[in-house]
Amino acid sequence: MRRSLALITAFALFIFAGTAAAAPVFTEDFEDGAADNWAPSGGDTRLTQYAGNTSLRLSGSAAVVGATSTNGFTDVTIAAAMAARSLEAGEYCLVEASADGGRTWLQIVRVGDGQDDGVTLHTASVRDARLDNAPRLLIGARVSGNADDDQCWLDNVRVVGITPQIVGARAALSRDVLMSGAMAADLSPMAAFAPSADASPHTHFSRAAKLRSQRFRLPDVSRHVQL
Ligand SMILES: [Ca+2]
Ligand SMILES: [Ca+2]
Ligand SMILES: [Ca+2]
Repeated sequence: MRRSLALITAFALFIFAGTAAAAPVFTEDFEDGAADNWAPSGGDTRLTQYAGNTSLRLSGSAAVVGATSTNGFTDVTIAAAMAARSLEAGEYCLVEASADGGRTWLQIVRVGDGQDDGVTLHTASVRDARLDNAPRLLIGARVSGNADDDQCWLDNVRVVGITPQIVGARAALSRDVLMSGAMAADLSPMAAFAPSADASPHTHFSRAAKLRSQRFRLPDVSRHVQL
């Protein structure tokens, strides 16, 4: 039994080692006073402070784009916050993400008329498989308004993902390979799954077989054999 327990424990440890941990991929709160991760276009963008918090303000038809990579990360989630001012019906502030170079965008946060008190940061987050394993994930923020006093404040952008904790030969059969259903280009090394050199048949089997061969009668021995 002790040996079985040891095997179960070892297997549980392997499973645990093969699971994953959430890790930050990208964060931006502008508290360092720099917005150099963000490329501006189309209007005025600048850092502003309110109640001790720094945010990136976009005015008129301004937009910014930042980029990061989620290579090696799955279950990727993007969160961001936006405040807005001077929006009328149909106008909005938007945070979105693209994993295909900007051809398609996934909405992360949208703030519209009625939410535009100029100070409240509205936070939302999106988890989507399209965000996983993206060599270049674009994060965009923009104003869709009608005048220069239409303003949006971007803050608290956070990208998190799960990274597999698989080491050694087992890395060849990563979670992505297993889950994608795609055929691996080459045969995966299976040596890591082979029994160890000192592996031996189960102790109880050996003992029972030995006893049988010596013609001892063991009543109900099968009941005691633990697989
Ligand atoms: Ca901030
Ligand atoms: Ca407006
Ligand atoms: Ca309004």
